[in-house]
Amino acid sequence: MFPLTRRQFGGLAGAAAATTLLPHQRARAEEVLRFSHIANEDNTWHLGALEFARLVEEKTNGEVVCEVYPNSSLGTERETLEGIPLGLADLTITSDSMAQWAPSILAMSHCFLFRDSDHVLRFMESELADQIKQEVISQARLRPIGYFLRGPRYLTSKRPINTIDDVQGFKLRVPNVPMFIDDWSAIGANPTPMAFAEVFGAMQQGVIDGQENPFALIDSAKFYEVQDYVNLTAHVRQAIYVVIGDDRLQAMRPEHQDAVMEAAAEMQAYERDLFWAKETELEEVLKGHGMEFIETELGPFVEAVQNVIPEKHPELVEAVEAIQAM
Ligand code: CS2
Repeated sequence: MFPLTRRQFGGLAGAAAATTLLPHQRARAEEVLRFSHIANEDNTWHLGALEFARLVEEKTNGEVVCEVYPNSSLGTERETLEGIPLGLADLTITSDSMAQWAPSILAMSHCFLFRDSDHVLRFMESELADQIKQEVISQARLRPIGYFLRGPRYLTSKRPINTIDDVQGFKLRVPNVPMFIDDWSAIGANPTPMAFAEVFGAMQQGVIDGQENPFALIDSAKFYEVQDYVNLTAHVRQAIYVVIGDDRLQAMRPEHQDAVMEAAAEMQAYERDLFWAKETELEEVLKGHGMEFIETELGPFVEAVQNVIPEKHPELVEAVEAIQAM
């Protein structure tokens, strides 16, 4: 479905962008893990991934090492997900993009479902999240080993979005996730799935009118160079998993598996502190880059997505109700 080329996996671009290992590190290593993600070097995801690499090497005395490939340099999110079973990558940062294997993960992506970060965190530690995790492990053969909390997703644009009328027919890039398409279609926009790596260029060329993401990615991907407004929609609140190919993990020596799990837990705590420090300053940072913030009137948006779950995803009614009650 997605032909994997050498360029996408470990080609020149990837090798140049990765935190390449020194020859003595590679020589001593029994295992070289490849950690691929879509954010750039300034993003806390990348700093978390680097910390994981440092910890795993330290905990295994260099027997397990990890190369980190930011910026989709080893492949887009989807290419990486499909490349993991083929041994082309080992770890990545992902969530609802795994819906093709584990459909229940889509519940996490419904607009206006989570009220705030505490609600997201309560869900991430719940039995329901454990069930979703089990589905991911058994169906996608990917094992979530930690997660990063994210800021709310906001719609960015070149003209202000004050009301729902302003978004009718708006060409909106969304991740390739059915819930985003269904919710934004119900709102009246024209959602177009696209890989994250292509979003900047598509906005620059006017192929799309805008995109939606948390402050952190709007900033690190420099979307402020091609977008003028952050519309305060906060329509999706989520966390995102760090996953490792489960077959790869199970094939490792037990003490190496333990080191991976410990390093992941420490990475999660490390990234969380960085995330909060950064998140509190990002609004000012984006304003400093010239973005204007708009208080979009949200009532009609909330109203518009009310029937999406019963009509398009009846299988998720129970999960969504359980999340609302958390
Ligand atoms: C990112 C992804 O591509 C994007 O816009 O924000 O992390 C997105 O959330 C993915 O769907 C996660 O699986």
